[in-house]
Amino acid sequence: MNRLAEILDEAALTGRAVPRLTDRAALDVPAAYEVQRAVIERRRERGETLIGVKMGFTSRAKMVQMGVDDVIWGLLTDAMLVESHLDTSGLIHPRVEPEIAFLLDRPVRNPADAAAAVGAVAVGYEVLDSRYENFSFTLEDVIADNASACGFGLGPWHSPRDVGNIGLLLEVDGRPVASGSSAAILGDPVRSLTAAARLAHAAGIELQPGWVVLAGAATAAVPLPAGAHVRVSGAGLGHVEVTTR
Ligand code: OOG
Repeated sequence: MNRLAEILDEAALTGRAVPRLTDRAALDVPAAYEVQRAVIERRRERGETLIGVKMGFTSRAKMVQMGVDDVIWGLLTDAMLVESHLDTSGLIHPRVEPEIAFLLDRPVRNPADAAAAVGAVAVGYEVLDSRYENFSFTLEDVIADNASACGFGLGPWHSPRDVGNIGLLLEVDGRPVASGSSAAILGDPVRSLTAAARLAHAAGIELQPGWVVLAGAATAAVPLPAGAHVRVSGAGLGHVEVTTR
């Protein structure tokens, strides 16, 4: 597991894509999550701290785009939080997608309590950068690769509210490039939060107060070029912007 984690970690650090792990190793889903944990362990050894989790493939649009059909999760560290600028020069082939984010204000000990633990909601975006050549992978590969997590940004936090049908718009350089409803996220992003709590529980990880849960994209992801201005807005939730170089 450690050797496989090292391959993915090195790919992220050097910005050089690697062949799929499943081309060289037999990985099932539990083993793939072990690799993911080892990837995160390497980041923690470099001083990064866990600040949340992300869900993947929670919408049809993403399942179809990437050719996989199961909900997965990945872990978010403080180093992934993007402020107003993102340097893409060290990245492989970044993509961006709009997201709904939850902020937890108490620990989630039981998946049934997840919705009640939400302290705030926001619109956000996720930057994906698969460490695999051609952004192509099996379910096990993408799990091992921490669900392609690379970075994320958040709009202003709002008091908890129904986010079951929020219009989401992603603009690049003033042009709308993706739009959808948060209803595309498992029918309601709160289901994604509950799924995150279930996966966390099964993995022996407790979702912590102050952690962010990204519920997954409502649209397909779009390429994120250098020198771009990206704006993601959510009806009633304001917007978040990032400039890349
Ligand atoms: C994997 C991550 C998928 C989502 O929102 O569905 C994901 C990928 O597409 O590279 O984060």
